[in-house]
Amino acid sequence: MMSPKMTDALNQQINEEYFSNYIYLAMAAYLEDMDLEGMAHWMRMQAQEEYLHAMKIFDYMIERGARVELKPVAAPPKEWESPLAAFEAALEHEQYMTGNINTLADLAINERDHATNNVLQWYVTEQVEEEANVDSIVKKLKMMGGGGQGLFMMDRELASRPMPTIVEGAGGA
Ligand code: OFO
Repeated sequence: MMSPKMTDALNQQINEEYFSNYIYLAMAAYLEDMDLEGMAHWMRMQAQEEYLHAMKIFDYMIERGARVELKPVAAPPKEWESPLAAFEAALEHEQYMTGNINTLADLAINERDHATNNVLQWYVTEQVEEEANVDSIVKKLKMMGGGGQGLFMMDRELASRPMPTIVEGAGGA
């Protein structure tokens, strides 16, 4: 049986992943408003990925017989100073999420919950990729100087991000 502490912490993480979904949707809306449709597409795909992250924990908890409790999702910001600022905020957000996952893994170890720790290790690996993806976009945008031509090129590049698929591992999604 999953401990109450672990159950609460995973429920909180479902909420954090839904907030991630929300913040990337807000960034997509901001970029759509600037007619940067490729960047907005990238953010929509990221939002979809966050939904899958939430559902992987959701499904895992159900598999373990732990009670899922959905909490209110906070409102994300609406504006950023520039597209670069939005991607920088995305990177900062992913670093924050990595911290959450590491804290959860520490808790699973303390609770001697090896099954949950195993599922969380998938997220540990995933966060390396999450940070690297955004970091690379931020670096390219900075290199291009944030001007019109650079934005146009990045917009075209980010338009090709494929739809994220169901991730493998315990918990289904
Ligand atoms: Fe769920 O990884 Fe991003 O936030």
